[in-house]
Amino acid sequence: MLRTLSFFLALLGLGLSEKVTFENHKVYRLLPETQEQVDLLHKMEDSVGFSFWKGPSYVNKSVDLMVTPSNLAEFTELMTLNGLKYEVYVDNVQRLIDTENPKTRSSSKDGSISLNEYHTLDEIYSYVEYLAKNYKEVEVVDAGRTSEGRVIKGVKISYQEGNPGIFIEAGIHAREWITPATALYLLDQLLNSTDKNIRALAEKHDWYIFPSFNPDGYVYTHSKNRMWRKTRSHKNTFCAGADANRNWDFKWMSGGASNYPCAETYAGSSAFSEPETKSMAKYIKSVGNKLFAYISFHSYSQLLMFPYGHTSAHLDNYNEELSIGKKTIEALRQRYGTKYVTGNIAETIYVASGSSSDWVKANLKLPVVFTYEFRDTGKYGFLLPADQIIPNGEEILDSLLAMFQEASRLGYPNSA
Ligand code: 0X9
Ligand code: ZN
Repeated sequence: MLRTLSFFLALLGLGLSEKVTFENHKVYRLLPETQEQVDLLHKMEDSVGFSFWKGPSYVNKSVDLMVTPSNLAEFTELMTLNGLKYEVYVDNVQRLIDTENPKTRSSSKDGSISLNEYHTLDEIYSYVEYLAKNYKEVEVVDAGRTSEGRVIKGVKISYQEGNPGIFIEAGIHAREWITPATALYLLDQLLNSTDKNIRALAEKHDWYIFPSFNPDGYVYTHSKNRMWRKTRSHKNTFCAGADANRNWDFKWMSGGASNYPCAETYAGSSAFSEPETKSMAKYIKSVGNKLFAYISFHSYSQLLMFPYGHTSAHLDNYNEELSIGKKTIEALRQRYGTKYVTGNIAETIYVASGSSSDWVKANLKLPVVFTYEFRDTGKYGFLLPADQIIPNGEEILDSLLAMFQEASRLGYPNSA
């Protein structure tokens, strides 16, 4: 009896340690042309078997939806019945997963890292420690704890203490692997580039760079489910985790967020229910008076957005943010022709409340707050091949140079 039980448990354990496969999962691009169709897509957000890569927003704005093989029939029936147009964008998600990060790894003993591949959290954290050991301008910051007990590690770069501060957040959504990779690219450039404009940008600011705001989720995308977005908290609900970009205590649950624990945009049981957001908010506040800019990295869609997400009203310094945004995407486009769109969050992507950038804007009143959605526009989506890490990094750095040049022209930060 006991043996049967342990055999069963072993089997179960085996099952639990296996990776989720996305064989023959497809991603469709849909175009809702009526409000009824948008409403139907919103209803689908709360059902298992459909996972949105890009959620519904407005009539005539496209939506990307991943469908499991077992839900394919239901999907096509729903679309036909409701007259929704769709086309296949990704034919087999697993194939993209298998090819996004070719294993060319040369493991390094000292912690230095290759910038043209995606890394595990352990590798990222060793690199951060390596930087602190090798550069006197670098300090490692332990800024918070996750629900599984991991440290949220950041890097502070300061060539001269008291420089105006720029905060960069990556990886709040676990599956957006290009964002931590780009944060590492930036760290490397800020410390090692010999380009005079990059040197000036690096040395005139204090940098707070966090490659992973959601380490539990990121580890989970490596070990178990490549498409995981949320945190990994367990709160007696059937589904784990909450969307860490819907959990901040500003206009929490006022649009574009779900109170259904299994939804991708689950806002959590209350504002700051997640230890990640709660501790990062505390840390950001503690350095708040040193900052004038806050930038969050997401993917995908090629957008550059600024607050707010809960309303499309043009609040705070809308005109200045827009002017900075335009200069930024213009510079971004120069190198490889990559086209971005800029505007406030609610008008550019969709209504979304409880995000980090809105909380920062409202509480710290920083003049320069932006959210990037990196490459691409849907061919690979979250599974951007590793050979695009450096090109993406280059154009983002080009764009940041322009961002802070235009900010400075507008008199930000005031003291500089
Ligand atoms: O929905 C999100 O949180 C972001 N898009 S993503 O596809 N990366 O999930 C958009 C965030 C922009 N919204 C706010 N900062 N409010
Ligand atoms: Zn995101």
